[in-house]
Amino acid sequence: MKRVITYGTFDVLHYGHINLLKRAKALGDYLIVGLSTDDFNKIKNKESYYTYIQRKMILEACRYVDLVIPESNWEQKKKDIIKYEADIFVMGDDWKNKFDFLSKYCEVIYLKRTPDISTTKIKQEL
Ligand code: C2G
Repeated sequence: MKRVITYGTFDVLHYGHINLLKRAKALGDYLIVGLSTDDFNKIKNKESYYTYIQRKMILEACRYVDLVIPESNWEQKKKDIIKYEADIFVMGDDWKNKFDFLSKYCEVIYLKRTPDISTTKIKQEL
């Protein structure tokens, strides 16, 4: 049972997110998503259109996601990896090398970001 973990805001879920979740899930058998809380979004200087509860509900409807947990700070990843026994930590490569320190606890993989799509772009163009 290979367990994969990833983190993000996943606001206004789009095919770039799905592409990431799909590839992350394909690396193992079980995918945990650390979903940024509304308070943590403020720390990340990110305004999200949907609340945490709404973003959680939408993510839980995604076939690639097995568990959604709250991400409320930058420091929790190590603890989460140990607590949820994650074998692989995955992020889009806009985060390349930013989480290499986690390779002490599990495999760290950065996946290619899907070009030309973002929540900001959607908001601007709608
Ligand atoms: N992503 C992607 N392609 C896009 C947009 C996003 O692959 N076109 C990926 C990002 O690289 C990230 C995930 O989808 O791995 C979630 O994206 P965001 O919600 O923007 O996540 P972010 O705000 O970067 O939060 O502690 C980590 C942070 O919570 C990451």
